[in-house]
Amino acid sequence: MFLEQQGIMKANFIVGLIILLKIVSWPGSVIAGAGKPQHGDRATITHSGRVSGSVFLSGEYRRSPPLKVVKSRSFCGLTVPNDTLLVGPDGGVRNAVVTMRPLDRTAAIHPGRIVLDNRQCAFVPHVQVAMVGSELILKNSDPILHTVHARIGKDTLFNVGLPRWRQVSKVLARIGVLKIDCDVLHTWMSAAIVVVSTPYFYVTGENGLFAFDGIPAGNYDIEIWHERLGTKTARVSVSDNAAISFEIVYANTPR
Ligand SMILES: [Cu+2]
Repeated sequence: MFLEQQGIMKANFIVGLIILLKIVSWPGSVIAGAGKPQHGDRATITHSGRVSGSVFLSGEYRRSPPLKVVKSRSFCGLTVPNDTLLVGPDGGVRNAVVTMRPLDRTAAIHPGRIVLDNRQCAFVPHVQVAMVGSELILKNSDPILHTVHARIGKDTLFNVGLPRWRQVSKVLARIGVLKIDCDVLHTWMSAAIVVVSTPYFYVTGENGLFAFDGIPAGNYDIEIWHERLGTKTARVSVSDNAAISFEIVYANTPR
């Protein structure tokens, strides 16, 4: 087994990475996460391993103040919650995206369907993941106009006006992090959709935990992405009937 690690520093935070690897007996204890596990090509697996862990923020955390509403106040109110960095009482980071990409083989992917709603003047869910080729349904549950402006980097993928009655379908054809904004002066609205080419991905819940079961033996690149804390990578070797557990720690050092 070997491990490599690499951290990328993002603005506002000095980000550090600590990975603790440990082998535990199989089967490992079940971690009750609030996130969304996704697994692929299980039918072909006869032996496999488990990869689990947690994403933490060390140091002081104060929730970002609510975002000011500058338009549509009669419906939206004066502020909306800021969901760009959510950390639980034990330091678990919510809405971190964990993906595993096999290095020794090509894993079959199964495009699905995800929904991005506009609800109470916020995009719901705030962060989600989809396999490339998946369908994205855009909805608006509010009685006011919203738009969904999706970009990867500086490239606009689409910009759709959504009156309440309108529902639009898009295909997520490009891999990357889609940053979503609402262009009708709803400056506080944002979301992210991470489009991946692997069937192994997870969005951490409020406790910061993630777990992948049924991972075929082999070498994998693991990537952890958070919209404000940045990206970290690790490389792990998964063995049959073994479990790997590790922690990813973002060091939050306010400037
Ligand atoms: Cu809007």
